[in-house]
Amino acid sequence: MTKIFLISGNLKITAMPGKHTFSMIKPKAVKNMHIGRIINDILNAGFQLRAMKYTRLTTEQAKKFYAVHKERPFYNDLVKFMTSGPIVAFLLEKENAVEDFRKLIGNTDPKKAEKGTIRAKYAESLQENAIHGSDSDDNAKIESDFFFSEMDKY
Ligand code: 3AN
Repeated sequence: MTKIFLISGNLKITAMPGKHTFSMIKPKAVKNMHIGRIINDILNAGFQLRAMKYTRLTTEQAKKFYAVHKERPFYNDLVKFMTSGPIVAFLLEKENAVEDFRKLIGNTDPKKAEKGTIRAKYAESLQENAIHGSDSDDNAKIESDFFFSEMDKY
């Protein structure tokens, strides 16, 4: 998101990284009882919880959340997987949140994820890759608004 700042009377347009990101622990990692360990890793990495929800997506919600992938061959399987059990959704806060969180979770494919990352530690496969993390500030806002109302945010 481009932000406009007034610096010493001059109009300066610059892109500042945002402080928020959205994350979701996926059904298989919930089922495998990794919730506590994953939250611990997130907090130890310096993220603060601003909202948290334990819930289960309907097919309609999962389709909407992953609509960007609807032309991809894995879309239907992904929707099926994401509705197969409960998930835990988070709104997180930290400087440079989106980028730092993507580093913390690691590569989409757990086989390629760097040692020590959440996906390397807790994911089973490319699809069942333990955790979601927003890929931009704009998507962090869209995704957290999808799950949380203003009242849910601390
Ligand atoms: P990331 O979650 O790392 O941003 P995306 O946005 O490319 O990755 O993919 C969204 C989700 O779709 C992934 N987290 C994963 O669950 C699933 N996915 C991505 N690529 C594949 C694939 N080739 N086969 C099966 N599932 C996939």
